[in-house]
Amino acid sequence: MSPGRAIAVASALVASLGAAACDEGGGGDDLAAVALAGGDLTIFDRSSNAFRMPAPNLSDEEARRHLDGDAAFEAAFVTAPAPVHAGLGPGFNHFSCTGCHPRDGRGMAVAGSDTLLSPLLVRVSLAPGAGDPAYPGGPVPVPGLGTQIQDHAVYGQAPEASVALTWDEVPGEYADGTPYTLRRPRLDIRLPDGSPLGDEVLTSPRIPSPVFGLGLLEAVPEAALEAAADPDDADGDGISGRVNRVWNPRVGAMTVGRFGWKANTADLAAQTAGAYLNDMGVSSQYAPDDDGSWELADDVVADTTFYVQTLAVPAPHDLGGADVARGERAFRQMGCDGCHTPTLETGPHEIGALAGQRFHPYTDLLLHDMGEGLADGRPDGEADGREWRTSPLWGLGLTQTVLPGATYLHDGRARTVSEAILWHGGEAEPAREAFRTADLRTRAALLAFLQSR
Ligand code: HEC
Ligand code: HEC
Ligand SMILES: [Ca+2]
Ligand SMILES: [Ca+2]
Ligand SMILES: [Ca+2]
Repeated sequence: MSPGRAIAVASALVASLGAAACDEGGGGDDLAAVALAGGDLTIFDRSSNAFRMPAPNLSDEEARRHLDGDAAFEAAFVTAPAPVHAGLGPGFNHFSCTGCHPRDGRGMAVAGSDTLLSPLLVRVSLAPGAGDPAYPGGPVPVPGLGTQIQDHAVYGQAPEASVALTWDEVPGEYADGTPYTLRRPRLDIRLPDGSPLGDEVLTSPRIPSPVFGLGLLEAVPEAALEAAADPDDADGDGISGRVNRVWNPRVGAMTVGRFGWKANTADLAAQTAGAYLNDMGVSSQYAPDDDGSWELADDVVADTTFYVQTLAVPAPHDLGGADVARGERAFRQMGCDGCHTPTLETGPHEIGALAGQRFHPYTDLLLHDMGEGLADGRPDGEADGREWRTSPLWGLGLTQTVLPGATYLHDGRARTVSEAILWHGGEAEPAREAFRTADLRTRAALLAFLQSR
């Protein structure tokens, strides 16, 4: 859809709902405002391409730059020397960004040196104190493996390790007696000589996250995140979100973390440069090779960063549906919005299209203790082994439209949205219990609400 057309559709939608696009009244958001899930970056597309659309409010020049970034995101890298896209490896997890983020959505909970099917990756480290951290509070690298296992290698090189993934079943029951089965991942990691990874190595499997709408999340002022945090639960509601603090290579200082499943990366430039280096083996200025040299020109990293900063957000659908309205009430009554904050606002940003937007991601970008069930036991920045960043819920209902077979939560263990909710524990245990003990009709309404986003 062209930008002009998207705006026309937006205005028509807003007009048909008979309300103003911006709810300045301070009260609850009306339907038309919620429909603009990404503010001026909203598009009206519920197809399998819904996550890969440019923001409709870019200038012509910005739209061209977005296209350059799109090409870079899709480029398949090869072993150097090569005329284009050289520098893959020696170790890598995939040869392109899009290989792990298909159609700019999430990847799959699959592993194995023989698969390139948008695989999960495994972060590793030693317990803090057992070695020298790469930066204050950062994960302690494992000798020979670093902080991530590259289980693929270019021709003639051996991968660092092999990763096999199997599932253990975990039975449970809704309060009304309906049984369900959850599954928990079991990793079998082998070094090249066939020996298992030592017990001292902490591991954290993570599926590739969706990448649309992230410019908006980046443009939320740090002060707003700090203000929403309640580390000691001063208001006594049982929820104690905290910000993560991580090393920001471009700034050369610790800043608030907001990307990655543990908010373990500072900004999209750092995430992109880190992905080129760690996921693809392609070094660049802010993520160089060990000897300080690098392979990729800075403008390519900048264009790829710009691309993930300027992807649009799909509007929700069926907003007027009775079940959706009932489900939204249940979402609040169960306390889901204690972490999945419906509305955030951006401050200033160097990309004008991102500045001053009111949008609806359903996340506070904060870390929460999610209990033993979801714990990876591996600290990352200031996040401890039980903490995860609240996942945005925008686009949730399109997850399996964009990638059939895609699953939920940081390691993709949840095959359905219900399973994702049933894994919630720790600070989210009361919310999970509210869901588990609700009657079938209320559960169905909640799921209808989530699928409408
Ligand atoms: C091997 C698979 C893989 C490849 C290749 C890959 N990613 Fe990722 N990506 C991931 C995983 C896994 C995460 C979650 C990381 C974490 O939690 O630590 C992620 C997270 C991200 C995020 C943060 C999303 C969020 O909501 O926090 C962005 C942005 C991103 N990747 C962009 C890129 C770009 C740009 C490239 C290419 C330069 C790329 N990725 C290549 C697997 C991959
Ligand atoms: C205490 C904070 C908190 C509360 C309360 C909470 N969540 Fe979450 N939610 C999270 C965090 C953190 C994650 C990421 C966990 C992970 O990936 O391991 C998450 C993940 C999810 C996911 C999976 C998203 C994805 O992209 O894979 C869904 C769906 C979800 N929550 C729905 C709900 C619903 C519905 C409720 C209310 C019944 C709820 N949550 C209550 C913090 C919370
Ligand atoms: Ca390389
Ligand atoms: Ca490694
Ligand atoms: Ca609190």
